[in-house]
Amino acid sequence: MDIEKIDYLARLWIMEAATKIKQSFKETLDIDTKSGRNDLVTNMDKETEAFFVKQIKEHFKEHRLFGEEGMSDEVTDLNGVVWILDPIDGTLNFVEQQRDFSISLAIYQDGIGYLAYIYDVERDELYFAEKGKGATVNGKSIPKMNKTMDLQDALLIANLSVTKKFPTVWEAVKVSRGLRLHGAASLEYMDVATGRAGAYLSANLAPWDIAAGKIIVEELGGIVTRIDGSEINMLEKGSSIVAAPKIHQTLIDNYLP
Ligand code: 2AM
Ligand code: CA
Repeated sequence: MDIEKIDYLARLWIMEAATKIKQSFKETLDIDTKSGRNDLVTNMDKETEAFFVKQIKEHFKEHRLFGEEGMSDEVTDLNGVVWILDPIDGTLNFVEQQRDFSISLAIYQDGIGYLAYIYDVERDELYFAEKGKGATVNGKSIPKMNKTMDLQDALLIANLSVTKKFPTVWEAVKVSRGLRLHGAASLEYMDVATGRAGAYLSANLAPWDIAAGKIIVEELGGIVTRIDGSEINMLEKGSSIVAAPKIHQTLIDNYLP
């Protein structure tokens, strides 16, 4: 694949989509619920995904798009080049707060993640990684993650669904420096990537919530697995734990089933 061309266009499209999302702050959103009253989708989620589908079809005929709103191909394997997109990660925040949401995009080839973009629209921060070349935020290199950071020296990110399913997570929270949560998986991943938090645990995330975050975190030396420590299959929904290496081990060994 032509990484340079993909990278150039991906950045262009993300910025164009973000501009439209910001303009929508002034307009009335069209909001629907999905699996429940707090699982929302807006016209901006759909329009953003439709924009990427159109652009990718036009510029990369062979590539497929695997997106949250299901506007493109039905993806049941990761053969060839697949763009994994969450047009708005943190839709509830987008609707309620107009902050703490992102456009999350990853480009995989034959199941391997090569490029990752997480654009925190309100903070105007573009996190980026290319496999084997490190990670940046707004072009500035992000230092590798701290290999020796312990649970007691770190903030922990977890949501109520994970503490309900795995109550022992509360014990880990008590040992840690405290609990934090944005409500947008991609941005929780970036907190861990940058050392602002030591770990993030979630009971149920979709591939588009974590595809880009996983590439960025792994590029910086962090660990991403299911909560039982197993590898993540990027076609399936499931639990996720992302953490600095020592904290990942501590959580798996002492605080998770
Ligand atoms: P979304 O905003 O794209 O829906 C909130 O804790 C995080 O979990 C967000 O990243 C949100 O993504 C994701 N999320 C919310 N509901 C979900 C669901 N039913 N399945 C998977 N992920 C979900
Ligand atoms: Ca979404």
